[in-house]
Amino acid sequence: MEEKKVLFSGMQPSGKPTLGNYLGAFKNWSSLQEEYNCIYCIVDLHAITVRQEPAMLRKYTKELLALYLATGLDSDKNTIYIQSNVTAHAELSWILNCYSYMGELSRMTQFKDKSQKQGNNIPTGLFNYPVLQAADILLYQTSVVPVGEDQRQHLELCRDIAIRFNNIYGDVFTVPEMYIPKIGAKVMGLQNPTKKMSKSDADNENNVIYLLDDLKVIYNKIKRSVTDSDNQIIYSDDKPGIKNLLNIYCGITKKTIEQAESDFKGMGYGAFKEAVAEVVVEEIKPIQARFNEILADKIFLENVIKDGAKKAEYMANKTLRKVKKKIGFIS
Ligand code: ATP
Ligand code: LTN
Repeated sequence: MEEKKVLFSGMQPSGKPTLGNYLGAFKNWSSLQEEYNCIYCIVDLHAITVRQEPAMLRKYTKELLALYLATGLDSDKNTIYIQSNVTAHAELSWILNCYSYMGELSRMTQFKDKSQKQGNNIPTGLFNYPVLQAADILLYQTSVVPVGEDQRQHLELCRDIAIRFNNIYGDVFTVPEMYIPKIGAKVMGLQNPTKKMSKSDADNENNVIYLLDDLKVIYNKIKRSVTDSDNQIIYSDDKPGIKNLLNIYCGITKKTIEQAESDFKGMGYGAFKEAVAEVVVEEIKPIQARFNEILADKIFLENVIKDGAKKAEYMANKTLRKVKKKIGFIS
């Protein structure tokens, strides 16, 4: 039997996961687990590129793990683990820092956005963030990386680093392809639909749908979302609020935008928002129920963490040994 290709993705335990994380990541992750050898990481080393409170980091890490499982990932079929439990990530990241350039890292828009919020003391980790991300991916000889649109630039950089390294030392790394969903890859804020919905954006609670929000709160946030005044349900860049709601609706129902536009033809914004709110709530309801069950099962979670780290470590160390040998390190 032909071996399955490796798929790798990760999410930061940097806050409460959002509907953006769900549509850009989780929903696709669970649908890919049969086709690929999937590795899903909780990237806590990335989370500390901005300051985290230790008790909150622990809480968000456990919750994120329970959410990985509650959204449908099977811990027997996939490798699910915590990044800081596998030391190879930090090691390869250092090595790849020596093969990446100040210029290319300075061009990363995520760095530009996030460093603006840091005042005068910008952590170096924030600058090197994409290199650690490249190490995550390359350690597992990954073929496919499913991510939201915001990660396109980081993925391109990862490919460049892999190709550069391979050109010097021979075929060490698999050069990965990105997989970005057609719909739902960029969920925008409900109050500011020109900016990405983000879990670390705590400025306005009504802008963000958290997956673990009370269902009534979710419903009301959608009902109160910003639209425009011409009462036409059309997918257009001139109507960012409506465009975002149509994207959310189609991301969940898997309908095409054309289908949705025709379903809602002639309907007022009030009724449209109610329809969107309903599909969102129906989708999230069973996830929350499973999440609560899983989070309560401490022993199960501990076992998932332990087994995941063991499986990941084995694969990662294989690549790391090869890299060290190629470079000229003595073991
Ligand atoms: P932070 O705000 O801490 O940077 P984040 O929620 O933006 O976090 P991650 O946890 O790093 O992002 O992202 C995990 C996955 O969720 C990535 O694949 C990312 O592309 C996807 N994602 C994040 N926000 C959105 C969004 N608004 N729409 C679609 N996908 C998203
Ligand atoms: N930077 C990513 C999270 C991430 C990731 C990865 C995604 C870290 N390492 C490896 C895919 C593959 C983000 O989504 N903000």
